[in-house]
Amino acid sequence: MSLKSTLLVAVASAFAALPAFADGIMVQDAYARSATPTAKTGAAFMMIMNHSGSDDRLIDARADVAKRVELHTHKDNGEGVMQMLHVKEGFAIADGEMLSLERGGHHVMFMGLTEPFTQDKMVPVTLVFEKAGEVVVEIPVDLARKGGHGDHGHKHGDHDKMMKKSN
Ligand SMILES: [Cu+2]
Repeated sequence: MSLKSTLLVAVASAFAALPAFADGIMVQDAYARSATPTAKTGAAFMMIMNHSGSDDRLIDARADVAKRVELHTHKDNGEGVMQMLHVKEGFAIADGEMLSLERGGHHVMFMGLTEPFTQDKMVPVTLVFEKAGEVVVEIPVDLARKGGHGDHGHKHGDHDKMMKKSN
């Protein structure tokens, strides 16, 4: 009896800690930022876990806060300069695997912000998966979050700094 209720509480709090959980897709530790509170571009970063039982793929992202939303990655142009690329085919997430969207790597890119990314603003973003379909996440703006990739421009000279982990 008492063991059973303890388990129920444990399960309930575990789910409360998850910002989004739909069709076996879990999104954790999501945050969004722009270079300055008035910047016209921004990006979102998060961990996406696939517990759906089948391989899936993040194929698109949508949000009302920007004119265009794209899945981006960074690629070294061969001269030590990182450039952002629009990845139209998206990012595969095998069953049981985690996809990390992080500074200097894959990210959700917002171009032409229609509202500024002010600190603690909640940004609703729809992630579109090939199989799981649409997963809506509320992503908090965190301008103070540390990461090596501060300006999020389309070219970067400061390669070493950018490749540091974002936590
Ligand atoms: Cu980008």
